[in-house]
Amino acid sequence: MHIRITKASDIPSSEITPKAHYMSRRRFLGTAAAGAALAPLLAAAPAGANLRWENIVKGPFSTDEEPTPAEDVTSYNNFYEFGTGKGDPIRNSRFFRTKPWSVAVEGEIEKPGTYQFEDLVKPHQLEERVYRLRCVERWSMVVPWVGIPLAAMIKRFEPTSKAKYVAFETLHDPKRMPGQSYPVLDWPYVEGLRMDEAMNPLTLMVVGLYGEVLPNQNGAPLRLMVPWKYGFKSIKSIVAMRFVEKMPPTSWSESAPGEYGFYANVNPDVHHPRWSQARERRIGDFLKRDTLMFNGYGEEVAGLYAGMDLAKNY
Ligand SMILES: Nc1nc2c(c(=O)[nH]1)N[C@H]1C(S)=C(S)[C@@H](COP(=O)(O)O)O[C@H]1N2
Ligand SMILES: [Mo]
Repeated sequence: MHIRITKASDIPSSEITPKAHYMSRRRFLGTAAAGAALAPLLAAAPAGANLRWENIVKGPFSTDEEPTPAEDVTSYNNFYEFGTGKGDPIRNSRFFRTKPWSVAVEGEIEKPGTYQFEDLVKPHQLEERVYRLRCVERWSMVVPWVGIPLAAMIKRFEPTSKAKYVAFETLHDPKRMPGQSYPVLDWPYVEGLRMDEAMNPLTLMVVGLYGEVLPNQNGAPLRLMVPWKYGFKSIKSIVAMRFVEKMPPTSWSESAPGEYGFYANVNPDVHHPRWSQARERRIGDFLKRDTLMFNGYGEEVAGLYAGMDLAKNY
């Protein structure tokens, strides 16, 4: 495993490896390693790989843009718990076991407790939604996610009037997540949403993509998807949700407060201090395209920020 030790604030400065180079390098490595590695690869097929969710209904808000090929969505990832390279998560998460899985739900709610995955995610609630994902590093994808609206999950916990924010936490277990042996971030990875953002009908708790059970590298067994915010808000492999009164800390704003804020709404007019956010490269495209305000979801979410200065609340 190759993990560069870098100051967290330095990491996103590297421009994306052009996809063509990346893919051909990966194919080359794949061919070279295939003979020697075939037997262990077969033995190591992760439990649950390629299992499909049944009877998923099409949910609202889907884009009709062409989805990014599944091969790219599952091999070009950011998941620092499994390494900081885009190709690290697929390799280093192969043995990650996500069964059993439970989520601690705490704070300003009437129904706190430790919920098993199977209790939190009822198959009849599952929807497919094709959403854009836009990373702060200026690449983007279109993904058919499978999940349930976060609002439906939260209602069961009966939040009190003191619940103003939800804080999310990723599993912290360096034995299972080898990237956590390196101090690239202050583990565990944490994220947060304002309550109205969490309850917005666009916000999805994701358990799959392309109809299949979520691959480990994409945040198995459950991860957030907040399509109008930069990708880092969509925290993976969630083990805790805490309902709180005050704005909770978030990993990237703690590690580089001048570069990343709590809101992290996709905004072509508010630049990262070291690069413009006006354009982006859709994985698979050669040319860049204009980035859309709120990643194109303004009709649904602009009202959440009425009257706020988005240059200050970045
Ligand atoms: N726990 C955790 N969640 C995470 C990350 C991470 O490193 N750790 N990376 C984030 C970033 S920067 C992005 S762009 C998206 C990438 O999601 P994908 O790999 O499914 O495309 O996951 C986000 N969620
Ligand atoms: Mo990202």
